[in-house]
Parts: sequence; C-alpha cells; structure tokens
Amino acid sequence: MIMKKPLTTLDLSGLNLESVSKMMEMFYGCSNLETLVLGGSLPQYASVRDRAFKGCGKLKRIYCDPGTAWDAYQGSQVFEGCYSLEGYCPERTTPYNSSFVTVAYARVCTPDEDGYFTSMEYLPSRLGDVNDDGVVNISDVTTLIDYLLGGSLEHFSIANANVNMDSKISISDVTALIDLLLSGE
Ligand SMILES: [Ca+2]
Ligand SMILES: [Ca+2]
Repeated sequence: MIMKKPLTTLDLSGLNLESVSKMMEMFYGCSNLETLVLGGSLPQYASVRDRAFKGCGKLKRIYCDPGTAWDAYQGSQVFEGCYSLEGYCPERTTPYNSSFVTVAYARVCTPDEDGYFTSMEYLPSRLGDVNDDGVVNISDVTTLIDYLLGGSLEHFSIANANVNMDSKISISDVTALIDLLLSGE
C-alpha cells in the first residue's frame, strides 16, 4: 500500500502515525525493502494488521522503540514470505520461521523472548546523513539548509537531520551538523 518502487530503507521514525487504525497490507509487496525504521511511529493497537509485511522478501530488520509489542490478536499472515527477516538483540536472534507469521511475533526481540522487531538501540547511527546517501558530508549541510528554506524533500531523512536530537528540525541542527563534520566523527 505504501509504495512499490525500488526502496531499500524506509524511515518512518520521525512521523507520528498514532492515528493509523488499520495496517492491513501496509508494506505488502515492498519486495526491495531491506530496512524499515518504525521507532514508535505506529500504534501498538490497531484494528487490522493482516499481511502488513507480507511478501517483503528482502526485509532484514524492522526497528521499533524498545518494548514495542503489537496487540497479539489482530492480524494473520503478517510476516508471511519475509524470508530474510530477523529480530536481533546481542543475546538472541529470531530468524524468520514460516510457522510463526502471525502478529504474535510483532514484538521486540529480547534476551527472554522471540520477536521479529529489533530495538532502535541497535540501529546503526546515521545521524547527520540528511540526504540519506550513506555518508555524512557537506552535501548534508546544503540539503538541511534547503529543507529549512522550504526546499525539495525528495532525499531527506527527518530522523538523520535532527542532529541535536531535540523535538524539531531547526537551524540548531545545522550548527550541530557542522560541529559533527569538524569533529571528524
Ligand atoms: Ca549524506
Ligand atoms: Ca533538532
């Protein structure tokens, strides 16, 4: 339902989708998707979640806020065909198992419990990569300034742009990004 063009990483963590009540087939058939960053963007309770990730054959990681566990009664075939999917924490992994594809596995993998979601704390930091091209450099400063001036959003990651990690994207993030570049990290 979201989009079927080639797309390997989708980051929704900067959005508030709490009002979404139906997730049926939300990411169904996003067959090139490898990484999905949800954070806490989606509600833990929704009326329908059937086939939400069905057919995402390359999807390896779904990152959610720690403690995320979707309502376990609302969704069949949620993970069907997610052959690459793996929930991860340092003490345990939950590899895809075709016998367990219902919403009951839509929870964060912990040392004590299987789950196909991975906690955001294990998301490799991409902070500063505003244009989402895999590197942090001066182009990201330009992109961020363009955004603040009302420019194009075609290649723009809200999560990566919030360099000072407060609640908004502002000129302070430009300063923080330049500091980041100058510090050579
Ligand atoms: Ca970049
Ligand atoms: Ca900010």
